[in-house]
Amino acid sequence: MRFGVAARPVSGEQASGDAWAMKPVGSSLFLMLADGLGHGIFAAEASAQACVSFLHSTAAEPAKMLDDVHHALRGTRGAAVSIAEIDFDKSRILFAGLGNVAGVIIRNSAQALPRLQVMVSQNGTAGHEARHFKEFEYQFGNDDILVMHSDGLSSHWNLLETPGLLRKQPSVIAGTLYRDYMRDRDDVCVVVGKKQ
Ligand SMILES: [Mn+2]
Repeated sequence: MRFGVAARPVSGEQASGDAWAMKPVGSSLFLMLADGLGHGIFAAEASAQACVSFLHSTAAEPAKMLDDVHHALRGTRGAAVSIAEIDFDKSRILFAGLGNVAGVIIRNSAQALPRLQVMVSQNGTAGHEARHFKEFEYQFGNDDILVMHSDGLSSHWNLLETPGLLRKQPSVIAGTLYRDYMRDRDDVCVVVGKKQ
């Protein structure tokens, strides 16, 4: 699988409150994106802590991993966090999210028009408020594309109107999303993954 990332802090800040991390577990790949509350150095501290606890978590499922991150973020400003497990053996994604980090699958096949499937997140803030940790299962075919992004990117994007874009490298897709849909008043991070 190949990934492309586009990210930057809100203008006027040195550090971004958005951060992402990735790790293999068994035959799966886990991807996490965290958006620290607000922006600036304390938001960056929260999302950096989310990366550390995600990478050190011994949990084998996204919901349990998210639980670990939630506990590790106590004492920080807190963050919206989403974790996706890309399971290559079962051609599926398990997704667990807390707060406003979007996870979307672009369903892309030769037989039908592409369409977007938005994955489900729970309300809450890692480190502060979480009532339950749930994960949801989605099919992930060989031609499907995974997109995860912070709310520094508008949720109203639609790449399906851009001819040929879905066939490009994931970095080109991430860069196009960033260029066309970023919001000026927040940190931005968008990660795009494609199977090869
Ligand atoms: Mn944000």
